[in-house]
Amino acid sequence: MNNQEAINHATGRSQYLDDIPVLKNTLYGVIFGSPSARGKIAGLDLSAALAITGVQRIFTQSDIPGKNDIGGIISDETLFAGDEVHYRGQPVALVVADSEHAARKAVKLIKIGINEQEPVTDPRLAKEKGHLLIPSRTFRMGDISAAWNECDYIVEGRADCGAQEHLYLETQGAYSYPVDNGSIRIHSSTQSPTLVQRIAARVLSLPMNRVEVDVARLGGAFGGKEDQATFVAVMAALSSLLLQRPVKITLSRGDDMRMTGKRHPYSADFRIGLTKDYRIKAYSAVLYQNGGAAADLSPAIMERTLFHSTNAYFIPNSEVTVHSCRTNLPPNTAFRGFGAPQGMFVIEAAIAKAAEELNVPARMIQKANFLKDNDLFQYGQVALDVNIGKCYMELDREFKIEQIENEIAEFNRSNSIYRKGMALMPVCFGISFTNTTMNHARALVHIYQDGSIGISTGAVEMGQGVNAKLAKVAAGAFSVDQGRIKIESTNTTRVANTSPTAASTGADLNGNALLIACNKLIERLKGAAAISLGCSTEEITLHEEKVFRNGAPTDMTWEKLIREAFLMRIALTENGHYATPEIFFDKSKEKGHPFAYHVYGTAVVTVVLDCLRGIYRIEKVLIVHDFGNNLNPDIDRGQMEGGVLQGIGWMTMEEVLFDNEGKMLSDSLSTYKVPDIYFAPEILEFRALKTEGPGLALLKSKAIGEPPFMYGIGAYFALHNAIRSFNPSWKPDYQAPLTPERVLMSLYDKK
Ligand code: LUZ
Ligand code: MOS
Repeated sequence: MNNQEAINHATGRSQYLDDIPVLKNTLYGVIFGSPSARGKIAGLDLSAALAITGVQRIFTQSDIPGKNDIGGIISDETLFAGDEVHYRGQPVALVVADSEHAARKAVKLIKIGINEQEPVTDPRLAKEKGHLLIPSRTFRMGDISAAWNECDYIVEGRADCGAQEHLYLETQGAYSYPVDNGSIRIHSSTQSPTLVQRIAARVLSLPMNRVEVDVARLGGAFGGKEDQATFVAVMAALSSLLLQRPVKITLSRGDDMRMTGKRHPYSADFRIGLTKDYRIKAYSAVLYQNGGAAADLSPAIMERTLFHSTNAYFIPNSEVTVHSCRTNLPPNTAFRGFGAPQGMFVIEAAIAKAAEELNVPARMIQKANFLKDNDLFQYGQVALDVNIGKCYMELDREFKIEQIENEIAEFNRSNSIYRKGMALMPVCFGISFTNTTMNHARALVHIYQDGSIGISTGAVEMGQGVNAKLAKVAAGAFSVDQGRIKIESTNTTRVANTSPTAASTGADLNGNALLIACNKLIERLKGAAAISLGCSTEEITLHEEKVFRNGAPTDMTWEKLIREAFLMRIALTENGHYATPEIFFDKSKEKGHPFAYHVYGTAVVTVVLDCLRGIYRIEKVLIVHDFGNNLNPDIDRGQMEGGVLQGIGWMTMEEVLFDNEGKMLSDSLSTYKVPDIYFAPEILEFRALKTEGPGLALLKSKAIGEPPFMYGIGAYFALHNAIRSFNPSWKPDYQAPLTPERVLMSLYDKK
């Protein structure tokens, strides 16, 4: 596999946060989290904990030199609880001790008195009580009230989808130590080094130049480390600054699952209106986003829900509202898809329900409403290079959708206990941070005297393979062997003011910045070669480690060129800055052109259901996906397979459960089940749609991180159809996840 790091990962040589050799005198921090979900703190007794041998200090809000405020978008979140607690597990104190063992022992002895109030965990109830994180937002197009009168059918219903635990292999962690001049260096397992730097500076009352954040790589993130790596990093920074000693914090799996937010559950009411020929004339929905106790990234996630609330369909009249509801759960956060999967689930539920009432396959409605070139998105962007229809046609040509349907119908006629189901899942996903100002990146390139190359960008490697893509881009630009290239850690002193590695934009933004830096260097190197060879710059090209003149190789190798350029005192370092052109968004009108381009694809998912036990297998996932001009097919394949399986997990077996007191019930891997290799689809095949690829993607290679996740939604509706085949009197409730328990109840539900 063309991933330089793969061997080191597989053999355990890659250094993750917990592998960094610790300095002498390192201390270990363990967080004490609130035992109740809502109330006023009446007393905090640290005496027994402080008496444990090895405990150095216990930090609380009163130790903070700057602001007790870690809110990224909105200032509504504390590092340590103030007078109140808002969710179970909310950090109240940090015990720092000579060993993690001692710190854990001490945490258990902290006594807290809380005057408890009744927690709210249901977003609809929160809305009723007026507990909103931010003002609600609505996207509109056309004339919805007039449109209902033109519909032949109107179908209403409710849809609910659940949370999802990120379950990155590496839990949240940070290692911080004091360096010269009152500064600190933080190694953080974060997707957002600059965010950690900015918030640490705020909490510690330091200027940002005194806070250095370094990230070598993450053991998975999936959005869970876009915002929620910060509190751990800032706690390590705070304690290391105040104690002037190195401090390391690594959350245990249980603490990580209990303290950190998840994918947002959503509850929604929808209304969909169709004409006789299955055209969707009107769609309205109200979605209740369960935000948890603080805003975190919920405002941005809400926005992406709105952007994707009509998925890959053109609906001339629509009105979609999202309420971001404050509840007494850990602040829910970014997770692959970032609110889009939830918005898409709701419209797919609406289509499924309409299909059931009209007694046609949902596919007929889906394909009658695919976006076409020059259609308007709900948010005002003109749809260009739309190929959702092409993906569908290619899928049908390759895999014969009707034949699959017929085989399933035949299977279901001839089986009493086993039933199969199929669903089509189209996806349209916009690429760019929805917040326009975040769409920029920088790259710093050093060519060393020996011809080796060091590259720093703002991109964080989290297993998604961005380093391999960057290396390929630079090697291609310079036309040198990839072995010459080293991708450095992501470090705020080398590349500053970075956006998170998120929104599937890591390769696009950082790769384009890298290309800009490389091209500047190449121009200078060509100038040096021209001087050396006594010709004009236009005659020079670089090709496979050699200087070419007028298309013919010279005896000047890459190494010789670099040596000569160095002796000529030419700068061998360059910085590239890239900001996505063309995009904008006007929030006052909720219209604009927020996305550089869209990723399209269509999947067919089939399942086999055991109707005696309610258990199921994912039989086939067949996809036609638009990769554009695919830069690294191996890495994109990994993202495709991982994304699909993660999406299927969200829709089927992964169930995050809290009780009414806000206590997490699924806080371990014995109670929270994720797909494993045995649950993976027996057949997962995908084809690349042949397209040129958009100019604003990195070398026309479309972003891959998030879009495949949403194919997993097909698994829900495939199961749904299998259940309906067994139990025609079932009244579906469009509740996800469809766990085996819920499937079993549905199979024998006789409402
Ligand atoms: N993060 C973010 C994201 O801050 N803005 C986004 O638009 C986004 N989209 C997807 C995933 N993470
Ligand atoms: Mo993300 S959900 O951090 O792209």
